[in-house]
Amino acid sequence: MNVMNRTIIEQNTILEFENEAAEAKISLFGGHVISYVPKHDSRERLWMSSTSKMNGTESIRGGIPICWPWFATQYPNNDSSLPRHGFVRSDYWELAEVSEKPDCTLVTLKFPKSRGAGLNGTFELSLVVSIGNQLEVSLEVINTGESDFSIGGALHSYFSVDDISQTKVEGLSGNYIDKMRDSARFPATSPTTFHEETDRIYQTCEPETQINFGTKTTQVTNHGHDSIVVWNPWLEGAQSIGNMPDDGYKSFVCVEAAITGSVTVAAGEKYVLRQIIS
Ligand code: TA6
Repeated sequence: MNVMNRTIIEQNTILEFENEAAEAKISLFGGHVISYVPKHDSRERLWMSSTSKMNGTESIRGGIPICWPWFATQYPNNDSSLPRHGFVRSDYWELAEVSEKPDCTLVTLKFPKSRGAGLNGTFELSLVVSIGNQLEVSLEVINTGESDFSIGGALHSYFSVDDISQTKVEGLSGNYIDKMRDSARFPATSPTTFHEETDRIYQTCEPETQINFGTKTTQVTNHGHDSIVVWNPWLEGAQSIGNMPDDGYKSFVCVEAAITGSVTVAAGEKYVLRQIIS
């Protein structure tokens, strides 16, 4: 049986779900999953910054930010007046539907606007979250206009780990662009380990990635991506980020299902970027 509660934080609403398999929380600001705990091991999979404001005044630090329709500073037409990581993580979404399935609760959020500065066209954007033994997050866009448009973006997930210096990300292949080394390109070597600020774009469409720490594994499966971004800011980075405690970097790694190139969505067509977490 599903239970849904709402917590109101100033202008924002946090939806809380519980069923036989799991508990999860979703913020309407940002269309942002902020917690997922499967009941079979009661382990929180997502990391949330203890200093992140949840009241709709700034994008949320932690959980699964929705970066769309571009990634980071890949602004359309190099227009740097546009917001970093797109315009949907810092706006309100609406709850469209909650339905019970035999093994999960299906929650659909809709972005209420059909246009946004930087995207030349009209769209319908939904986030479909399936809460069960695994968490499935699907960002679905339909091009409702009459011409093609291009999109980038990411499911910028922050995963909770016990100690970043003892964490390994396995399964990354292809070449990676190292943003810490003038965006030079290197062949991936597995596993990826962490000893300093890390900001890499792995150019791979392979779906499976594992985050291993101690005896624990978080399985991350990606679809619709052209790359997997791996990020940890380390101490100096954390100190420079307003809504992250200085030692926050020790307990998370971002492994992101990303479109860092661009995907064309033809008129009338749908495109889905998906991440499955268990
Ligand atoms: O996805 C990695 C990244 O683009 C990093 O360069 C890092 O700055 C991070 O995202 C966080 O970005 P934000 O705008 O949320 O501070």
